[in-house]
Amino acid sequence: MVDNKVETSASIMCIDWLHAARQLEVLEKHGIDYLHFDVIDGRFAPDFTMGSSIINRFRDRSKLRSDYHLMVEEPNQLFDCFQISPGDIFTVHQECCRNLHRDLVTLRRQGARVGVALCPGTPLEMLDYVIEDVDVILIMTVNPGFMGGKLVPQTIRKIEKLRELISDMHLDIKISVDGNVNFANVPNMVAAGADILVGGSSGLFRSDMDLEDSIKRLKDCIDEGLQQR
Ligand code: S6P
Ligand code: MG
Repeated sequence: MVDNKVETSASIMCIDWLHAARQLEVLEKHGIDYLHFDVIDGRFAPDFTMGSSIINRFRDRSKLRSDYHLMVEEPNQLFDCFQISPGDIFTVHQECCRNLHRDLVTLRRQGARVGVALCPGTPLEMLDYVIEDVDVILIMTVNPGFMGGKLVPQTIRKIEKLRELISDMHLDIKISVDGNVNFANVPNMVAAGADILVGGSSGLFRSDMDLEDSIKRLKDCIDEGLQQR
């Protein structure tokens, strides 16, 4: 079911680390819905990001729900490191799990809203036989790893196709979109069917704008996309 609410999730790896406490307050005050925590192991995706000790400090300082995005091989080894509260999303990559269905069932038991992420080159068909057991599908619109990547354009078509699939199967699944969520791309992502947008260095934590202003602009771009639905 497509509803007309599009939620926003702030990618903490892109925050201004030297002013993080102030930026957290701004995110809350201006209606951001989630804190998006990218965990990268340097194997499935290059570079390293944050571990649970840093992430838990952010959780302690914020009322926002957590949106975990694990870009690590065999993520089930880390499930117990993270706190899960009602409403939190916990997403693992289809490409990383040797037994995806078992991992999803485990996460649901731990109380998470369960998410599966797909890299740009991974077809939607890889969700066959697990789609009934997920709450969120995260479409990566850049390849995982670094901030500042450029949109892989065919992923917009993928969002559209996924929206149709969810609707044809009468499922209640949110589509999350992550990567180069900027002012130019947001209307197209929303028109294609995105329910949750992950804002990073190109759409939220920009060096040329105050965070308050980028949030406002992002929301205007969401409205523009909703009008095209
Ligand atoms: C990328 C990660 C993302 C980024 C975010 C960066 O591997 O999953 O969550 O942090 O997409 O945003 P931007 O605007 O720099 O692409
Ligand atoms: Mg992410």
